[in-house]
Formats: sequence, C-alpha cells, structure tokens
Amino acid sequence: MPLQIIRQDITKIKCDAIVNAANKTLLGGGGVDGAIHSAAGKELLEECKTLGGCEVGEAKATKGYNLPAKYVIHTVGPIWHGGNDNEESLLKNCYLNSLLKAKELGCESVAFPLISTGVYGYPVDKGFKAAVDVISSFLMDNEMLVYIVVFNKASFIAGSKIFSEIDEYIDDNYAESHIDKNRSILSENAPLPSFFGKMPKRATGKAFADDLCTSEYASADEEIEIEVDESFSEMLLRKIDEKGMKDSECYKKANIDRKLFSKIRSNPQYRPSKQTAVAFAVALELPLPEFKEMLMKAGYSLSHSFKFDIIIEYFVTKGNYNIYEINEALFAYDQNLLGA
Ligand code: AR6
Repeated sequence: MPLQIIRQDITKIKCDAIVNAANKTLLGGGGVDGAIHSAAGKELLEECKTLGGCEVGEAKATKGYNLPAKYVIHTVGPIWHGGNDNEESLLKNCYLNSLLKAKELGCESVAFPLISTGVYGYPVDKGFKAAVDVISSFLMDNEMLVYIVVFNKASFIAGSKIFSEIDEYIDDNYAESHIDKNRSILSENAPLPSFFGKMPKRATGKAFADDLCTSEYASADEEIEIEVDESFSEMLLRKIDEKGMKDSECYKKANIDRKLFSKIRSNPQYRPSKQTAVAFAVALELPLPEFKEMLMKAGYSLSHSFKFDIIIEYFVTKGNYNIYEINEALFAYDQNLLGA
C-alpha cells in the first residue's frame, strides 16, 4: 500500500529511510530526535556535525548506522505560533523536501514521524493533514511506500473532531445484537473461516452471493476460480472506463500499488481482499447501492455487525471518498486500512 499509517517506534522500522524531526543544529535533542540518535549510535552525531545545520523546512541525509534503516533524513519542522506564522507551508516543505531527498537517494520506502507535533507544539490533527496532503500528492507521480508513524495514538485521536461524529454513527448503527452466534465468536478481523475453501466453483445469481457472504473475514488477496455474470475485475474496468479515468488515477486514488492492479487487470477471476475491493469502490466514488454491488462481485457486503463496515458506510453516505481520511478513521478504530 503506497501510504500506510502505523503505530510504531520509528527507530525499529526496517525501510530505506526514516525521517528525523530535528532542530536547526542537527546535533540531537529530545523526542524522536533523541530516540533516533541513541538507536543509531555515536557515529550519527559525528556525521551530523559535518552537515552545518539545517534551515526550517529543509532536509539533509546521513547514513542510518545501527538503525535498521539505511538512511536518516533530517528535517527541521516549524515551531507552532498559533498558525499565522507560515507554519503550514514550512511543515509541508519538510515533508516534500524529505520525500525528494528520499527519491534522490533511490529509496523505495520511507517512514515519517508526525513532524513538529511534539515539542514544537503543532496541533496533531493539522500536522497529520499536512503530512497526508503532501505525501498523497507526491505519490500521484512517484512509486514509493511511505509510512506515517503515529507514536502517541491517544493524542492523535483526541486531536481530531471527526471521530466524535463517527462515534455517534457507530452508536446509532452498530447492531451487536444482530451478530449471530457463529459470528460473534470471531473477532472482526479474524481469518477466513475454513468452510470458505469449500465455496462452489461455479455459481451464479443470488444463491452464489449469499454463499459468498460467509467470506466477510477475508483479508488477503487471492486468486480463485469463480464464474459470475460480471466479475469484480470486469466491473472495475468497466467503471474506470465509464468514469473516464486512467488506470493509474484509479489505483493511486485507491492507495493500491501498480503490481496488484496489473494482477487484477489481467485476471478477470481475481478475487481481491475486502480492503482492496472497498478501496476501489472508494476510488470510483460509487454511491452506496453501486458500492455494495461492487463488493458483492468480490463476495463481500457491508453489514452493521462490523465497525469496519459502518465506518465505510459513514463515509460513503457523507459522499467523502478521501481514502486517506477514511484510513485515518479506520486506524483510530483499530481496523484494517484500505489499500493493498
Ligand atoms: N517514533 C515515532 N514517533 C515518535 C517517537 C518515536 N520513537 N518519539 C516521539 N515521536 P518531537 P518536534 C513522535 O517532539 O515536535 C527535539 O528535541 C511524537 O509523539 O520529537 O518536531 C528536536 O531536537 C510527536 O508526534 O519533534 C527538536 O528540538 C512527533 O514524534 C524538537 O524536539 C514529533 O515530536 C522538535 O520538535
């Protein structure tokens, strides 16, 4: 998935580069800067001493030394002064210049902390939005795997207004009493029940759709031979044409990488995971009935027994098809994120 939100200590992430929220001296400090320096070892400070500091919004790279990451890209975020001191554009420069540096170094994966949202006091929700805006537009033209690392989830959730609305929607719609006994013993992200493997190979119409509804729990993309009037892949390609979209526009908007899209494109019987199917329906901005129809093609439905489904329904009914905002909400509710 090109943009992932994860909860981790950035010093433990194995990727080509991690980004450090440093200060202008580049000689270490507290927060994520302190954690990176202590995990990388003294040699990192030695190399930093040769860099001559860094201006706010700029980015400079060093090796990763004892870190699992090959490189550290040091950037200096703005200090929050209330929002009228050019903070947003300076923060966006941090993300963009770090991404450009990663590209220059040939990195295929890079992890960002939420720059400026600690000691420098930038509000977490605004800092997150700046990160997503820059990274998502960068990914429209570049192939890279980018992680946004959320270290302190509590402050991340507390900072966002949208969650109270979603809470209400979940409260109104979460039909716990409707979960049947078989399902209630499974967690929402539980693996596919074993009987799924016995799905009939040839089937059409409603009976087939009902059979497939047992596959709510599928989380991995898999290839499986099925025959239906129009397959998921066929419907996807038809909808892309009808919307006048380019393939790349669609898979990027779906937060799906090119390789997975090619697989789906070349195999009309490809059965995507539920997250992938939802991601494409979001990218195509389908209204709820068509949205559900498309999921049905892949054997899924949206039910009020699962938080994941209710959150998706919330966004679709609101006409909000921004996959990054949807993923932000899914992340906050500990659900699988959309994309590959
Ligand atoms: N992994 C991922 N994220 C982390 C980690 C970690 N190990 N530790 C903290 N964070 P901050 P700033 C998150 O204060 O606001 C330093 O002293 C943290 O929860 O590290 O840009 C520098 O030298 C927060 O969301 O950086 C500067 O003087 C985010 O990282 C100053 O702090 C940024 O918090 C920079 O302040």
